[in-house]
Amino acid sequence: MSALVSTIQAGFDVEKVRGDFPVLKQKVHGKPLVYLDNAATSQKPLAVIEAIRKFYEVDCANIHRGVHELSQRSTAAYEQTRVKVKQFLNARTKNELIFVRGTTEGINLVASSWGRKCVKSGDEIVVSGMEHHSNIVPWQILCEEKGAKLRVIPIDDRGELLMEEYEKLLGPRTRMVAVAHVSNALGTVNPVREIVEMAHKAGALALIDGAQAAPHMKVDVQALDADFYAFSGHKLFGPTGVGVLYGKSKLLNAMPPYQGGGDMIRTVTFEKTTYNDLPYKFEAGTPNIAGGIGLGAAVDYVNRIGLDKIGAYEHELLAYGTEALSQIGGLRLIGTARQKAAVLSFVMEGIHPHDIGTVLDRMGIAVRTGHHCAQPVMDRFGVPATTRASLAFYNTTAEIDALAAGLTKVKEMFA
Ligand code: C6P
Repeated sequence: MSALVSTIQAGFDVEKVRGDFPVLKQKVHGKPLVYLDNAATSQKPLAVIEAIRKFYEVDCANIHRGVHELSQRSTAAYEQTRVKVKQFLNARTKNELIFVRGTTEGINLVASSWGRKCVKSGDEIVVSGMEHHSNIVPWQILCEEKGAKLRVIPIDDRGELLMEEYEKLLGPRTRMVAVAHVSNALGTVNPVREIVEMAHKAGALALIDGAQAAPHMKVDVQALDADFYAFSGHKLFGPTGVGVLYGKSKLLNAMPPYQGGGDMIRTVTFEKTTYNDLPYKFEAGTPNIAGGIGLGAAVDYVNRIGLDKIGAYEHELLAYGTEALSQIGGLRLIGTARQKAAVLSFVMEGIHPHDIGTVLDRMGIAVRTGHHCAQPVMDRFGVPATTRASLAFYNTTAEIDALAAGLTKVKEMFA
């Protein structure tokens, strides 16, 4: 198979950017690493690694607790990230941003705190057929506890939501609509503005799982009018173990605490405890301080390149990759939505995805194989698993050529 001719121009210097990511410089099994597993976790630029290192080398102290210099510095650096995330998401105030472990914990926080207070027997929660398990299971647990019902928006053969079916699901019992901004298994970019508006018209709230959107496109929570929006730091070129839950302050203020412990209280006696103001009411215990500081550096890094430029370049890469993969006979793309982010999920006739992933790995190419924590999506498309190449702004057309050549070889091996 001959490589396509690339005419892709990035609005930034891709080679220079690649130089910021030490991990990309290595060889794997004697071949240059081609890292195409960015939806699972993305790589970290030096700026993030150095921010974490500086915290541990120079500033290390607990936050919000000490009057001493190190604690003051650490607190300032950690809280500075909240200000950066406020701008990043265009939240109204920094108090609407709760630091959590990641998207999973953000959704669990809402299902647990808001859900326990506001959901009653017979109520309904709407999710979509393309959700990650993180945006299914917490709602299922809640529904089981409360005697509520989980309803599912179906998807079509391209991997797009059937919006007319969604409309039919909405009714007076709907309390929450929880949908992914971008599907990790299909790459579909959902019409979340419209989804939120329709939820609100039905008198329901809307939570958007932004895990796969925040690293690839500009998110404006005010323009979306989402009630809650969650993302993970580690997919945004930041550290693992830290993420953000955005919530409208009116809602957060009315919600009971998620966990009890240090920092989330104002006063404690054995008779009664009063809680801290937002956002601290939801941040019990010593948080991932280094992670929070690293996340701030990641937000700065992404802002320096610009999400508009990142999105435009990745769009071109996706088109290039789609074309390259569609030239391979017997390869079927799973997820061909008209609005798609940089995910290429596919199956190959007669070859198990794990075999594809293992052979590609020997060529230095990292992809993910499996159900991608989205088993209902696999069921919908009648496949047990897919192979998924997920792109980031540091990927190149040469890497996509390497993937296509690798897959051609896989096909020959299993012929
Ligand atoms: N998807 C993937 O390979 P956490 O693990 O909390 O950072 O993110 C969970 C999550 C929630 N929603 C979506 C849409 C996601 O894609 C993910 C994480 C990874 O696709 C790991 S399973």
